Amino acid sequence: MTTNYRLAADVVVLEIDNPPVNALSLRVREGLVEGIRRAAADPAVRGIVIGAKGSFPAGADINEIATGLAFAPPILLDVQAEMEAIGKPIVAAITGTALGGGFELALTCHARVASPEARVGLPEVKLGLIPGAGGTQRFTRLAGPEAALEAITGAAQLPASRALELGLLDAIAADPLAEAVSFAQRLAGSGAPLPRASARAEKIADVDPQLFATWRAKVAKKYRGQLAPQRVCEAIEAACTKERAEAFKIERKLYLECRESPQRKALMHVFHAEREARRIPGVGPEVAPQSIRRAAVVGAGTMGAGIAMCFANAGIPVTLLDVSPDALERGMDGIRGHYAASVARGSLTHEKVDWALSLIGTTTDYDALSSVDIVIEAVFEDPELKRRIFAELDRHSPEHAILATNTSTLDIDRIAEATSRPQQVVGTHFFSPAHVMKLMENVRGAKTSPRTLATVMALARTLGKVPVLAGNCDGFIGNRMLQYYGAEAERLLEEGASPEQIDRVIEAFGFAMGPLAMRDLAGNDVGWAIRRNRTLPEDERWSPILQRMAESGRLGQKSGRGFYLYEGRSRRSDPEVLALIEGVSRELGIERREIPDAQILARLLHPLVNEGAKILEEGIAARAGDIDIVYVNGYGFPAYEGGPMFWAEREGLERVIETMEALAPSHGRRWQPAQRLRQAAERGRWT
Ligand code: T1G
Repeated sequence: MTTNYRLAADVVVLEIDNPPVNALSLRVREGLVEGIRRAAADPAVRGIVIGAKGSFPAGADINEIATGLAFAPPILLDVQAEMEAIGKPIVAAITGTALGGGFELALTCHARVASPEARVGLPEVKLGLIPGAGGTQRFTRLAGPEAALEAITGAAQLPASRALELGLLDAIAADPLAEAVSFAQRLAGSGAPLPRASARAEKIADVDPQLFATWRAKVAKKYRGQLAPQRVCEAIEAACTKERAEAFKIERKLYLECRESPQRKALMHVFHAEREARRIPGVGPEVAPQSIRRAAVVGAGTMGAGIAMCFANAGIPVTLLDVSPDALERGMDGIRGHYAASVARGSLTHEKVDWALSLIGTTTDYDALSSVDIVIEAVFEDPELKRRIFAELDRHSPEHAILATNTSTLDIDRIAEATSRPQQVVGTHFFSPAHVMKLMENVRGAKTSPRTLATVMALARTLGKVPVLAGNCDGFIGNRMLQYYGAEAERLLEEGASPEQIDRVIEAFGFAMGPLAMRDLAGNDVGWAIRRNRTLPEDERWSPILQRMAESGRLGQKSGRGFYLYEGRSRRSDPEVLALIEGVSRELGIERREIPDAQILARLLHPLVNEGAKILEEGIAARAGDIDIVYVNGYGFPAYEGGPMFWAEREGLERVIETMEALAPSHGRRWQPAQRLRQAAERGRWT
């Protein structure tokens, strides 16, 4: 389908019809040019309305950008040129979301009418792009540079009310199409020159040049390492400082630079991989998810409270259960504290918080779970306690209810055995803080039914999470890979690296925090306690460093000293730590040496990739892209590098083999290159 042409009195309605999101693919662009020319040539036609079936276009067709078809004429710029040349009023009727090229199309119209619930924006930076069809120019000329900088570098989707305030919309109407037709007729009848966003100048005059330097610094910090947000600042600065035609050319040049960048390819991989990860191989759309109208969470600790907030924020009534009123009160205090912080930041209103809190109930009684559709257990990692809880849940919750565990390491099947409904037992592994982190690692037990899986994958989206399905093994996907990363950081310390060097290398790569700073955040006592309960294969060893840190009171941020010395959250080097590390090297008879940064990066990231290859081999993850989504959304891997598997494939998979072959003799058999990695290296790609 493309663009339908129909008359509404003396106004032509061009209705874009290109499911699922009315992307501006080649056939749509051809249909628009054809429709505009036809309307221009018809003397009975006084104006045009551009609308869409369902939602207004979500932008250029992302698939066409990757294949290059987005550049087959007529490109979007050609459509816009036709719009600005015909001399008859064109009004956009915006429903749903007008994003990217879709909003740029609307901005080229002479006026814009939106429905009250519509949202508009230029989120191209999320794909490693900048608006490439005049968006930075027209948005800035209508709303001013500060609004443009804020919205476009932040990939904001503005509600219609805000867009109207900023001057990006001309009206909001319950029936935007009818209002747009009237608007076009009024413009045609007015005899005045047609309003053009590209001709507006009042908001780009006398702009303080310091604004752009300030924003470039702000964006460099907030979107560290990312190209597109920086280029957005340059394009908006051009709108305010260059002659119009020159500024449009600058935007186009910057867009083409971003389109060719490795970051754009990586971010589009993440976009598609996130959508692919929602699909469960072998479970098609005929398996309808159960509806989740009421939920319960067992355990009012940090994770349980955060999970309860996820349900409340999604409008799903949730009951928080714990063993005592005190435990519940502590949980509710934590929840109220998080909401208060959101209100203070301006990200939530008091009304929204009151509404969410009204959806959270508390109880110490399992009988209160008699009408829930799902229960998520989030108590501490004690297998026997979890089994007792699941037996209680099996007795007290409705027989259709799904019983989920938030465990990050325990065996789902052992937990399921405690119930009479193993087909409805599943892992739903949230990441801390649960009300913030996007990743939801759903873990299938041996008997988990397809319907249960379909339900928790759909639930993730309802909660605003990014779902990935994992098989049932120690650590599932993310934590199973992470153990190599943390352990190798300590081996590098033994061999000569410093905490500062290791964290600097990883943070320069794009992680928010390096592995040693992460240890200090999580608590070295916690790390050591977890490690104490794990057994390694007989040909492997832990470094004694973590134990020494924990036992010498260097617990990390909470004790003011760990791998670093802390004042609040700011960290600085501690020469005593280096002495402790050097002592361990001496004890182990290791000759300390300079380790190049590149080697540190390879030795920390390649083991992730190798374990990821084993996870693919064992079917714990269905796709390499699923593993990328886990690491980007749950472990801070920079999205503009695409995730560990995408990154390694681009760097060359044989380099991972080299690293692992070099480490295996000293680290153990598990460090040998995985078979799946060798196969992929032969092809040069995972699939
Ligand atoms: N092109 C092609 N396919 C798209 C698409 C697009 N722009 N957006 C979404 N899809 C597909 C998506 O892959 C999925 O397909 C299906 O639609 C449903 O998407 C010149 C160059 C609009 C908010 O960045 O943010 O314009 O996986 O699951 O949750 O300056 O899609 O099912 O086969 O996400 O309801 C700029 C990207 C493009 C918007 C809807 N536009 N899309 O969310 O559905 S670059 C964007 C979204 C550009 C110009 C530049 C969301 C959505 P499948 P979905 P949703």
